[in-house]
Amino acid sequence: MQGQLDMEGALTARDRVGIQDFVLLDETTEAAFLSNLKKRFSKDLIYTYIGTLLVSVNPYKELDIYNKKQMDIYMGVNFFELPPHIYALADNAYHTMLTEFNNHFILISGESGAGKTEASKKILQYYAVSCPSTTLLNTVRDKMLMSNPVLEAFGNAKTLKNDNSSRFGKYMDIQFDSQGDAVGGHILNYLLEKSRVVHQNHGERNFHIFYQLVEGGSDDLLHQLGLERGCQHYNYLTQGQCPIVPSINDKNDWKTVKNALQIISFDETATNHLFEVIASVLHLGNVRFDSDSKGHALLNNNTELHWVSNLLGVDAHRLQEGLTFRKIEAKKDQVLSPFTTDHAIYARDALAKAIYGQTFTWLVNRINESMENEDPSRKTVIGLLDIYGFEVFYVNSFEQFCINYCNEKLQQLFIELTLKSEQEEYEAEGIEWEPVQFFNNKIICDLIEEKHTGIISLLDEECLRPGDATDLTFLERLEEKMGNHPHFVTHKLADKMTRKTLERGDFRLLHYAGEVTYCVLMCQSKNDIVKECFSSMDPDSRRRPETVVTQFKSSLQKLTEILVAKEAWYIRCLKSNESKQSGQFDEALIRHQVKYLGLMEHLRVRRAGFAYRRKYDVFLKRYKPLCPATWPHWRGVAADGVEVLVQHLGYLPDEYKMGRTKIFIRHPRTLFATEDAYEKCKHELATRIQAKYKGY
Ligand code: AOV
Ligand code: MG
Repeated sequence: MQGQLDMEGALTARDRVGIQDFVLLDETTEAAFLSNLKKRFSKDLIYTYIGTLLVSVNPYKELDIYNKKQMDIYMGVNFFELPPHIYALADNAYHTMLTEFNNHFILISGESGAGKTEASKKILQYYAVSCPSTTLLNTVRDKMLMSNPVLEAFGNAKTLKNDNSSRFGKYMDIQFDSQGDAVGGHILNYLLEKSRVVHQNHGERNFHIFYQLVEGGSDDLLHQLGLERGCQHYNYLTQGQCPIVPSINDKNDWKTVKNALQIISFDETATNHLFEVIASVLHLGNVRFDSDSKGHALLNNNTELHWVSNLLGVDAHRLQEGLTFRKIEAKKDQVLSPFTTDHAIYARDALAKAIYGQTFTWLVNRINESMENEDPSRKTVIGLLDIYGFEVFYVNSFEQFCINYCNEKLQQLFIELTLKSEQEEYEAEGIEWEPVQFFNNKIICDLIEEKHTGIISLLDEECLRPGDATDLTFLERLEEKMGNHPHFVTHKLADKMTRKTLERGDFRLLHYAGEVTYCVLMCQSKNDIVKECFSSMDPDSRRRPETVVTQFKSSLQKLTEILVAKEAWYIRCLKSNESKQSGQFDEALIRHQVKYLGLMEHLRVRRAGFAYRRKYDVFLKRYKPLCPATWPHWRGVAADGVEVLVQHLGYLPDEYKMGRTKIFIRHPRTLFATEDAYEKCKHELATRIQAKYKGY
């Protein structure tokens, strides 16, 4: 009956606001999917479900749906009783965590500018504002909330795709105690795009914090740091030629960041230290070199260098030496060999990147300390994953390679957890099943990361090979090994396969989300490759050092392990248009995303499949009070008890299937109705017991 009412409600609403859950669409065609999405988008309804997966379309405008009132509406209410909302998903994960006492994670995916970071902020706000609280714990919540503006200032930047693009990957655990209080947080960060510190493409900016400082910092502070007001004075801030961005107010953001730093317990010393480092990077960028008659680099002017040395507390002479000479260890002696100006510039930039990168890591550590859970006894977590989205630029280099590789891995995880294992489970449980075909991007992940034969392994080998390895020899090796791979194209094969020409130094990967041409000059020259790649070279170690990309690969492997141990929730963010305009629904762009994100396949599996499943004994243990035949004990096999129980509850034959070890329930609403009945029954039982003992 309940189900019928829901259906009718959805049917009458259909013409007005489209279907709230794609599972209820009449037909599972792409056209029907898009038309529903478009209808809802035109009414500012940006959220739609596919079962418990949330699809979100970036509205590019503020909607009045994220406030305390809305949070209260969604708190503790069953998923399908209210219009789709990100709060509903957050709440559902939260309540499942509390009832089942297990760990969860929310995977937020979508391409650059699709709305992942905004989504993760909304979820964090929901947990911070609406979960039960005691005054003591409010400080932890404030710190969690305030970690956002700080990390965004240091880790986000304007790119051509997004004015506030995340240039690092972030996984945040929100820790709850058994009462559901948020008691702590922990952040893992992934590969920051450090090259942005020293170089920005046209139309892009450096990290926000630099602009905030030189625009918003007080006269006193700037004076103390030896800085001029305004970004036009700094080489590192002007290469993209767009210091002013209409959607960004650096002065206001500066105030927010300063305030946030205070809340996350940065005292004056720590704050000063932070700004000194930021200022030193700006000064470094203004260090210039001339060349002498032999072509050796000479410092053009000492002022900037002295500021760097003062701010960082390092010896000016050694700093100068480090920037203009290479130290060569020859037996017991050290020989200084002068740099050319190009080398000196490279050394300067490498130093700036290293300083910034270390500072970012330090910042994350400090934030983690401040959010640390003081009572680590019995806690469960909800992890939020917000990583840089898939991106394609005119020129794509090492960073894009890493970012897009990361997105391949997350797509692979999604496929593994939803499309693949889901279908395998039906088979294993003996549930009748018509397999749904899907594109499995494992082939691309393997191409990139397979041991010995993948692109990363070949890059490692080339980096470590003594002698004459260059970018072009690397490319030749790639051609030799990958030449026939369906997702790999070099200039030799380009015309044949895609009829699009490639430069000699490029290679192209056909990613799950589209093709990307990478400039193979990933790390400039041979020497530079070695320097750039071996960030963690330990001079005392004889072990083969790890390259940045290999480190990244292992950190993604670890992340996958962290995630698969938890129960997953998915938010798939779609970018509505390329021009960041509100009200524009670019159908071709959205169709493309719907396709590569595998949403149609997910829908087909969901529609034919079952939203919930429980082991027979678990199901019976919880719900046995609902049926006289199973209460207080069922003496037979658990599966038979479950059958008796659901018959008693009036489950329709189409609503559930009995597998080998589990019961499968098609719609969540069936389970919700059972859960409601359980709550009611529990309450009645408690009242009866109270009444019984009242007389004693
Ligand atoms: P991303 O995280 O997915 O891109 P963001 O979350 O930064 O994308 O969203 C980009 C911009 O879109 C935001 O700055 C907002 O202006 C707008 N936006 C996104 N979601 C909403 C929403 N729910 N309501 C209103 N505006 C929104 V990247 O980090 O580049 O991969 O790497
Ligand atoms: Mg982001």
